[in-house]
Amino acid sequence: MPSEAYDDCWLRYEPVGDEHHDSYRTRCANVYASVGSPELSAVRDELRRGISGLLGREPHLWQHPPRSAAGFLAVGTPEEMAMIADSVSIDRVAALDDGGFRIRSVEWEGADCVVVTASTDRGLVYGTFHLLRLMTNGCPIDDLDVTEEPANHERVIDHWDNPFRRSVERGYAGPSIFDWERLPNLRERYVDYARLLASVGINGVVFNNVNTKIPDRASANEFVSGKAGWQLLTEDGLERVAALASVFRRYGVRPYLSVNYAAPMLIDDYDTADPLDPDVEEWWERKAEEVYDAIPDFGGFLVKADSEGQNGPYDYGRTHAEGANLLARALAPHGGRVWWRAFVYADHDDRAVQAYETFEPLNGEFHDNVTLQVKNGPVDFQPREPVSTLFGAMDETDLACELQVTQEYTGQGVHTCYLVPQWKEVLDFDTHVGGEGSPTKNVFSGSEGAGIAGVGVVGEDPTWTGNYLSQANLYGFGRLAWNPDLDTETITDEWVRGTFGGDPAVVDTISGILHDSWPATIDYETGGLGLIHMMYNGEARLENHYDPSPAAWPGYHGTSEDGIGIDRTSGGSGYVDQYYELVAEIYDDPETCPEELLLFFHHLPWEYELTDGTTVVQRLYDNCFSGVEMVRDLRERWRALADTVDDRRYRHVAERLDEQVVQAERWRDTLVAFFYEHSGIPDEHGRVPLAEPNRVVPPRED
Ligand code: GCW
Repeated sequence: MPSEAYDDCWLRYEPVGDEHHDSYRTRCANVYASVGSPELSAVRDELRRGISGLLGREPHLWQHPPRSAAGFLAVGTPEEMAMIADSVSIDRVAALDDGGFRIRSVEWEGADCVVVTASTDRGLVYGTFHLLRLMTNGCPIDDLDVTEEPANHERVIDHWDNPFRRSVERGYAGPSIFDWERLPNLRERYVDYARLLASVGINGVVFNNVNTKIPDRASANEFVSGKAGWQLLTEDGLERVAALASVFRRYGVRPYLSVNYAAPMLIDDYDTADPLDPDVEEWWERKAEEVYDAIPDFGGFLVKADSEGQNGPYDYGRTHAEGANLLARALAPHGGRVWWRAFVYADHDDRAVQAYETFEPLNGEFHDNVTLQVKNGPVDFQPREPVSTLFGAMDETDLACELQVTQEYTGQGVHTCYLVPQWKEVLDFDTHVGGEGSPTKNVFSGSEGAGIAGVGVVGEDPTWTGNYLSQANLYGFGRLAWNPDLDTETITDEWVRGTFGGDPAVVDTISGILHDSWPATIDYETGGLGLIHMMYNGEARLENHYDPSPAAWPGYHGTSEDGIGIDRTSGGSGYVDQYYELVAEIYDDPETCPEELLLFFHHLPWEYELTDGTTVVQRLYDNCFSGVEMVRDLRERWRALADTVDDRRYRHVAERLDEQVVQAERWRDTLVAFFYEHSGIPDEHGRVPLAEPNRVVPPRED
């Protein structure tokens, strides 16, 4: 029984309360569902599982309308099921985007029914999960009239899993769930993972790490010699990928692979991978054919090129557009797409300016089936960054926004840090591209090749994500990718109810904990004024991005005797000028720059006065202290659930919150001592120890 080995997450399907039991039973205890495609078998399985859990009894499954029943649930397309064609407007259904669905409560020949319909089988999967979510959340279903379409065409999870090795780069939930040694043998866990993804609308999965080759640095997540990521492109590798794809296909999730740019050399001993070399071109064409022969619904390639030791077109003096277009040409006849990452930086004084300088001049040069995948901020998934300038600069290029679901810089598998509010901030940010009211989310929604990618978070751990509460980030990522207009409260409420049940005290408490967790993390990890990279980032072996160590990389936060922050104004690194004028003006002036990003854009004296008269250094102290207070408070709030949440999950989260308090204190103490040492200005409230060495704090050994 899988649920004993690992958690069901938000798909627990606990029995519903009395309030809706009768109406749910009337309309859903009998199910008339279409058969045929792999997706439809997944629909039937899910209904069996979901309705059994919610109603305490297996539903009857029919292949024709059950005329004896007082009501039933019908799932299928209007073409296949006359009863559905009778109950909904066929044209409206036909007009739905791929993945879109309609759910209606109808009366049909005297029976009280619910109809779930769509124009594609994938839409039926989403519609089914949506109906089950409504019931899980205790919503009435007697009067449903729901039409949903995904706002973003592509909604992909990128695994940074190292095949064969089974380690996960920046993964904090144990080994990779993908057991490539044993594939093509399948595991039940793949099915359950596909269910989790489909239940929140994710439609693509990249199975392997963007680092496909051993980088020079032997990091904690090193690669081993022998089989590596690029070997999935061999005949043997593709057989394994095809097996995995067969599971995900049932849930409407398309498979993708990260590829190494030098694959012709690594796999077939070519002496070049130059994108303008005809032999290389032919190699990729052949490879694409092999891939599509094995996996007809293959989504495409994800590429990290010329970044952190990975091969790329720069090796041959070619541009990123030339590089990406080579692969795009090979994939185009098969309907595949290249996802080309914009995470490229070298030795520039200010790393923030680089992605724009590299890619903006190439706007319009990428083929139609290339998507440029841009991290949300200009540096690297920090607790808070401004939104990347590329979102306002690439109007002739399909863009995807890359968010990090795994908590590399936000407490990893230990800290509770709910990232949906961070992502909302990114998605709602006004780029001013088309004048005022042009939020980032509009840049990559709507267009066929655009979308949202999230760096994966799951591993072999029974919790999937390393911390029960971080499951909320995976859930929230999918829901936002489907509909970036959903508010945080709605997403949180859905997740808590599905995961912990509907007891109002539990829902309120856990929602509140999640809500306050990101601001707390920002405060104790950065001081809350837009500083970044205060964590340990030293020699590769210890590059853990977890422990506090502001002294390790002063270049990232610009600390000096006279002040703190990086000057990215027009007079400084000029990063600010990459934004649209109106945005640039706001950030350029410390008086108008939002306080939470102030030191990202400005190097200011320690005693620079903020709007309320507090000095910069004092605000940094205050925020570090209040961040810790907040974490203590989160822990108290969780403790109040000791008798209501089951023991296993209660203790697991309680232990992590205990550890988070210890770590937050450590962060606070390290940061305030550092600020004090450089500013020489004591905390007004006397909380900061007066003499602390300026030290690099080594990571803990355990
Ligand atoms: O955030 C950094 C990580 C690397 C990662 C890289 C990237 C996959 O520290 O581990 O490599 O970004 O996004 O490529």
